Amino acid sequence: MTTTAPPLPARTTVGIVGGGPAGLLLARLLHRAGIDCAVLEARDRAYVEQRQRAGILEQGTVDALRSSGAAERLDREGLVHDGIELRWDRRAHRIDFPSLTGGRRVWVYAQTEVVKDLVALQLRDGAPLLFDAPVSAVSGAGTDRPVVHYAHGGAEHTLACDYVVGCDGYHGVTRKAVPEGELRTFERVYPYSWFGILADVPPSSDELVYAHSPRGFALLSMRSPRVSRLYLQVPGGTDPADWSDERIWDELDARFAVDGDWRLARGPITQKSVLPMRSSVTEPMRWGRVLLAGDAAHIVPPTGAKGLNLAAGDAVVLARAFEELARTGSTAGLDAYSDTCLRRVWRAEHFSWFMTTTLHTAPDQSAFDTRLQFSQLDRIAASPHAAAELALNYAGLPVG
Ligand code: RFL
Ligand code: PHB
Repeated sequence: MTTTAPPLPARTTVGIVGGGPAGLLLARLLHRAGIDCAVLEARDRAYVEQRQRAGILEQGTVDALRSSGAAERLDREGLVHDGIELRWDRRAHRIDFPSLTGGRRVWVYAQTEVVKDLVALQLRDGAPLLFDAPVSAVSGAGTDRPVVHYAHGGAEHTLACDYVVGCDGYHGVTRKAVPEGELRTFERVYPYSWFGILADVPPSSDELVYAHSPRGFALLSMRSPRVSRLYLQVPGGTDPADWSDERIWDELDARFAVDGDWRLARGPITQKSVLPMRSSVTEPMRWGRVLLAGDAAHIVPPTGAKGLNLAAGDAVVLARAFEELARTGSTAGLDAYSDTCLRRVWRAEHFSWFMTTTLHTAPDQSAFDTRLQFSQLDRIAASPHAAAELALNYAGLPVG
């Protein structure tokens, strides 16, 4: 008879559920601080590395990746951006980040690449990271030894932890470890979705373009000097199969239309997907010895480019708190974790809601509503104070 060794030791200090950006960065920071941890990820490595999502990194996220030794390729291949362009009513206005924020800027570096870099480091010299290991439940949140229950290789296993961190996204299971009634969720669902495409064509603008249009919002972003990432506002329930490539390009053309001779370059579309838009915050982000980080605790609509950056911010605050505990025995950082993160989370929630509602056209939108949006956009174009408020939020407020 053969017995297979369990895939992980039976206990660890910090059990991390979910190997997305929040879980991987937290594991990396804890490993660098000499704190024992293990990451359990439901999906396989290829799936996690290819999931097409966010593209903009704030200074604070770049700093965190650098301090964790995971920024070598980012520093080589990431595109530094000093501004974005807003378009409305056939006009364009550029927001210059460094001059409005005292030198802040952002990086275009896809979430897929951040995840690949962190996974490679983790597998090379990090704590255990187990793919194909779905967690079914976390028990004992209110005890001093919570337990993660997971499957791997056709068998059920347990991992006993000092703390469990749920980095398992919006549909994760860790939140369910907290007794009913102890958490409160605040939520808003938007009456539209984003249709995102990847195209093998150099971006038609050096910087991102956020366009208000009576036909709906459009965004021009990029993945590299040769690959464009573009989004269209569409009704919820839109099936990408109903959109031919020609229809997509025609619609993008119409929405980015601006006075002057700007042209949108077309190329082969290599990926199409539709994503719903929602805002959601679960409070508090800690109960007993279970903590929530990233999308497991909060969701923002992507218009402010904040989702990935919030996830990284949570990981940084949490790693600091665990380090303090290991060094001094104090739980002050862990006790403050939820309040510390929620201040930043709510700021990002407001900014993401503001960008979304200012730039999208709701199904029941009146001409009055559109005039209000134009007034707000005109104000941003005319007032350095209004522009600075946008720039400071976009380029990122300090972590913690
Ligand atoms: P993630 O990236 O969702 O990672 C969670 C991980 O947990 C795993 N998991 C489990 N593992 C074990 N057991 C279980 N029971 C598990 N349940 C789940 C999942 O497989 C996954 O690997 O959350 P994290 O780390 O908090 O990172 C947050 C960011 O991913 C997210 O905020 C952004 O990507 C949001 N977002 C976007 N943000 C932008 O700024 N721009 C975008 O264009 C953009 N596009 C997107 C997005 C989020 C999307 N989702 C979540 C629907 C597009 C999509 C489709
Ligand atoms: C992206 O490149 O995917 C992206 C960029 C900015 C956003 C949202 C998505 O606001």
